[in-house]
Parts: sequence; structure tokens; C-alpha cells
Amino acid sequence: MSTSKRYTITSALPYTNGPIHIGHLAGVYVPADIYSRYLRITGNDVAFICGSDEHGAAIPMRAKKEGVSPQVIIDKYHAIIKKSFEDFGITFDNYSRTSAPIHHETASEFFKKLYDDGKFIEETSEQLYDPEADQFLADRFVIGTCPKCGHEEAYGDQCENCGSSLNATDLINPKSTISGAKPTLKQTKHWFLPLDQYEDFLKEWVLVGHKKDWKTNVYGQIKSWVDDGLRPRAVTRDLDWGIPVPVEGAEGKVLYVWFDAPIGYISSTKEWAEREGKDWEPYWKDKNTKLVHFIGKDNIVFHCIIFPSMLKAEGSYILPENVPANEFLNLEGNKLSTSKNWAVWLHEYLEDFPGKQDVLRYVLTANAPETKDNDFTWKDFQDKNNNELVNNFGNFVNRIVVLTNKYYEGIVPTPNEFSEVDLQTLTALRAYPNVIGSSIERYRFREASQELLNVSRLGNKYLADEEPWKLIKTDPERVKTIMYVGLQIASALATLSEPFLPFTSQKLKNMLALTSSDLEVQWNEITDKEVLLVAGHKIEKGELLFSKIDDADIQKQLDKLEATKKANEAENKIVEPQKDTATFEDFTKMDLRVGTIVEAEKMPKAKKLLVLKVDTGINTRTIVSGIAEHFKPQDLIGKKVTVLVNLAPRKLRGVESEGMILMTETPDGKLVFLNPDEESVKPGAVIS
Ligand code: B3M
Ligand code: ZN
Repeated sequence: MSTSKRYTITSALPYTNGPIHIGHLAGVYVPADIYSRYLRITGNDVAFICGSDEHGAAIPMRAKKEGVSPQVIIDKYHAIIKKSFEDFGITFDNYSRTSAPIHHETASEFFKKLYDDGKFIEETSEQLYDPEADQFLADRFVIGTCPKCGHEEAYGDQCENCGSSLNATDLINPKSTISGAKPTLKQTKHWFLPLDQYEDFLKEWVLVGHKKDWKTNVYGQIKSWVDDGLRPRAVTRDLDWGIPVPVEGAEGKVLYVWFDAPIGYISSTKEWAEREGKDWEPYWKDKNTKLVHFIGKDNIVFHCIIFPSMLKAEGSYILPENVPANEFLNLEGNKLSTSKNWAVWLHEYLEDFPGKQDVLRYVLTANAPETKDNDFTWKDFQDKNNNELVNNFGNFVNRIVVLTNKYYEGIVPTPNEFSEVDLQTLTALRAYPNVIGSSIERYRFREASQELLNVSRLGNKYLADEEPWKLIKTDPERVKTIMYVGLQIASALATLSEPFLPFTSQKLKNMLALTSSDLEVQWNEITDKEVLLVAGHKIEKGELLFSKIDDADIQKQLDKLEATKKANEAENKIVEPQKDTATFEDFTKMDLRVGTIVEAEKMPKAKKLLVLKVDTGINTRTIVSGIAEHFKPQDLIGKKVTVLVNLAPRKLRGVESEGMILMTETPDGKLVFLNPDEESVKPGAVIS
């Protein structure tokens, strides 16, 4: 069990080029919040720090795409992200932003100190330059053919097809994504952090020092980076968006976003400390402080190699105690993607499922990608809510609260002598703070969340075995003891659930009238205290903690994803290649007319076919058309259409069809007619 210590907990600073989605939550923010809440309620001094990451090439790119300034982009998404975290119960002590002056100041000072201490290598090298846009090209602003696998849209720093880390100058046929121009090579000076000089330090600190207590997925990635040999890393960029490099001869250059962003944890702590009247330094410089970074696996190199080397070079900072990086969460079997809108966005979830923050917190914890990538499905979301939260946790609490009100008007009864089962149940209960606490302290949140559900399983089993609702008629004195034991379990549950299900925990505390600090059950008391809920205490009426999620609620989400998929397919849809050349003679053979549908009915036993009567101006004829899944017959009457009238007649399901109605398709697969946008055109008008 944790004894009182000081912790600085950081979670990755989200880029303000889009909202938060469930992958961010599962990978970083829910585990960090569980950990921080647990440490607080077990008596520790915690600074839980985050903020928006507002620099980097992705933001000006998004701004250019949307035709607005980068400031508009970061203000929009900073606000959306900050509010959605608050509404979801992520309890940062401070949520700042790297565009804040305190961060520019802190990051500039940090850079200047390393510069003055001669920790950088200055190097002038040839970089890709866009002659039309008159600017150097950051890695993401260059695409070209990957020299390793031939993928034609590899970025300057990485080929997403084969995963190779590249130098922009390696690309074949490079092209600027800003102007499309062929980049030229131009001399430019940058400052480099010589990571190779920190190899021994990293080997000693991590590969030896944290071999046992860091997650294998994290340790493995660090080891492969170090074994491959570390190279000097540029910490400045030729960009006009970011923190200006604070030294002579650096006009038009900014700090590399991955140099400034981790320093954002420090500036956010300073901002918090100033507001709270605290000293920030102990949270970053006191050797007894435990620093823990919560991140996704794609950020390991920055938090376990680059940032620690920066801190080591600066010399006065502590190093992270642990970096429990998670793997990735997928959605319905596909990678989550901001650019493809393939995501469950937190702010949209909060609108679609009001009051159900804890359901998502629980599902993302129970499914957390802690050691391998995992998949989020809406069906599993519904099942976990209905079978675990409603039927287990909620059901136990509901029975205890309803029966206490029914039998004793809400007053906790005085127990009689405890039976062997009562004592065993209470002993089992008292073990859970340690069981759950130890899982949390080892960053095993999935495991911890299942141990929490074991507490309500313990309660449900106890009630099912003791059946107070039957005994009440024959042995009411025994029922007093049973209900008393059940109420002890419920009050422990109110405390033990807080890190995972904060909204439910508060509701349960309200129901049990455990709202005043002297009555609230402390985490550590559950093990040691004889009585958690005293006889005579009056609880409130019950309310359902969870409600079933219907198939319709889930189908709505699945339909949303289906529409996204179709839109993406349309966006990437390969346009049909042009057919072989037709001569003018070929074309003149076709007789295309305007027609009007005058009758329409479904073809019996043919799911896709409609039988139409079409006035072609020449005559009214029967045309069979495969559009029954797209249109209701009654909606077609009077519809003007384009008809190929001299197509050889053919029999379809015994019906003679004389002609063809021409259609096209929307990106999401909807069929549409081709018709003149001029009312006065009459049936029979020739189309040529
Ligand atoms: N802005 C988020 C990411 O790479 C990045 C984290 C910065 S933490 C200092 O998804
Ligand atoms: Zn490649």
C-alpha cells in the first residue's frame, strides 16, 4: 500500500489538430486518472499534469487545409479537448497549453541553458527547400518514393508503408506538399542533441536500472533503439510555427516540437504551482518525488530516450520512475484514425451517452491495450455495461439499498452474532484495498478493474446464498446481520470504485449518505476498521446506478461508422478507368430520350427489381429496373429520367423490358437518376 509520497504524474500532451478519441483515453488518460485518483485517496501529494501540444508541422498543415490560421485551429481544439476531459472526469491538477507564455519562457530557458553549457552540436547541412513557397520543408511537408519499399507517398521522416525511419533527402522524386514543387537542397544550420553521448547513461539508467520494473513492451523498444546506436538529433526546425530558437543566428527557426513539448509538463507544473501558491521545483527536482509518464507506445522514444537525455544534460531534474506506455486500441477491427474520422470522439460520446462516462471508463479499462493492441467493439461495450455494470455492480447495490429501505426505513440495523460465512465474507472484503491497490501500483488497471467487480460479486454471492428476502418472514433477527454485512460491502465499494468509476462512486456515497468527510470511508480503513457503516446510520432512497444499453443505441453508432467507411471509400474511390474508344458512329446508334415514370410496382419474388411504365414521348412502355432496394415504387411516379429507348428488348423474370433507365451513384452508394434540371423538357426530348 502506498505510504504518503510526492508524485508528479504526466500524460501525453494531445496535439490540438483534432479532438480526443477512445484510443487516447484507453492508452493514456484513463489509466493516468485511475492512478492519480488512487494515489490521492491513499494520502499522497499528487500533481497530475497535462496540456495541449500546440506546435509541430501537423497544425499549420491542418490550418492550410481549412484555410484558417494555426491560432484558430489550436484555440478550437484546445477548448474542445479541455472541456471533454473535464466532462469525462479526468482530474488533471492543471491542463495548460504549449502556446502559453510560461511555456515559451520555460522551453527557451531550457534550450538556452543547454546551449550555454555547450551541450548541442551546431551543424550546417543541406535540407530540402521549396523554391515556390520560399520555405524549408519539415519532414511531414515532403512526400516521395520510399527508397526501401517503393511506396510512393512516404513522408520525409517515415515511410508508413514499411515503417522505415527516413531522412527527407533519401526520398526518390521528392515533392513539396505545400506547393507541389520539386524541392531543392539549401544550406541551413541546426542544433543537435548528441544522443550518442548519452548511450552509457541510458544503458545504466534503464537497461540495467529498470530492467525489472518497466513494462516489457517499453523496455524492448528502448533496448532496440540503444542497440541500433543513437545518433545526434536535430532540436530545431525551419518553421514559422513554434517557439523561436533563443540564440543569435537562428532567425526563422523554431524549437523542434518534440524538444519543447515534454518541457510542457514542467511549464504546466509551474503554472499550477503559481496558482496554488506552491513551489514547483520539488515536483521536478526532489529525488524523493516519483515522476511517472503515461503515454502511448508511439511516444516511447521521446519519453525514454530524448527527454531523459535532455534532463540529464540540464542536470538539475529527476528522471521518470516509470513510463507505463500502452499499446494501441483499434475500433471494430480497424486502426483508429483522426484523418479518416475512424474514431469514437469523446465529445460526441458524451452527447450520445449522457451520464454514462463511467461505462466508457470501465470498458476502456477492462479492455485496455496494456500489453498488446486490443479492439473496441460497440457490442462488447453493450455487453460489459449490461452484464457487468448493470447485472453485477448495479444489481448488488440496488438490492442492498432497496431492502434496507424496505425492511428498516433506511436505518442500518444492529447485527446479531456473526456466522462463519459472515466473518469469512468480511475478511475477504478487507483484503480488497490491498489487492486492488497493488494492481494499480503495478500499472495493471485491467486486472484492478476486475478485482473491483469481484467485490460486488462477493456481495451478490453473499446475498444469493443468505437470501434475506426469504428469511425476513421466518428469522428477521438473522436478516439484520445479513443486511448489516451487505451494507459494509456497499460502503467499501463506494470508496474502492472511485478511481475507476468516479461518477458512480459519488452516487453510491450519496445513496449511503457518506458525504461528510467524517463519515466517508477511507481506502486504508476498509482493511483495518471494524465498522465501515455504523448501525443506526440512515441511508437515502436508492437510484439505479446503471441502465441497460439497447441494441438501437449500438446500431446508431455502427451506422455512423458505416457512413464514415463509405465516405472514406468514396474519397479514396478509384474512378472507373475510361472504356475503349467509341466512334461517333457508335454513339449515334444510341437513342437517348427524356422519359417520365407513370407507373411503378415491385416485381413479385425479385428483391431488386421494379416494373416501371415509362412515357418516352414515343409511347408508354414497360422497363424493368434493378432499383427496388433504393426506391419505393410510389416515390417514382412522375419522376423524369433518361432512357436508352433503342436497346434491344429482353425478358427479365418473364417480363419484356424495352429500354434502360440511366443512373449514377453517390459516394456512399446511393442510386440517383439523370434528369434535365429544366421543368419544361417533355418526354421524348432527344438527348444528344
Ligand atoms: N503531442 C501526442 C502524440 O504523439 C504528442 C505527445 C506529446 S507529450 C510531450 O500523439
Ligand atoms: Zn517504405
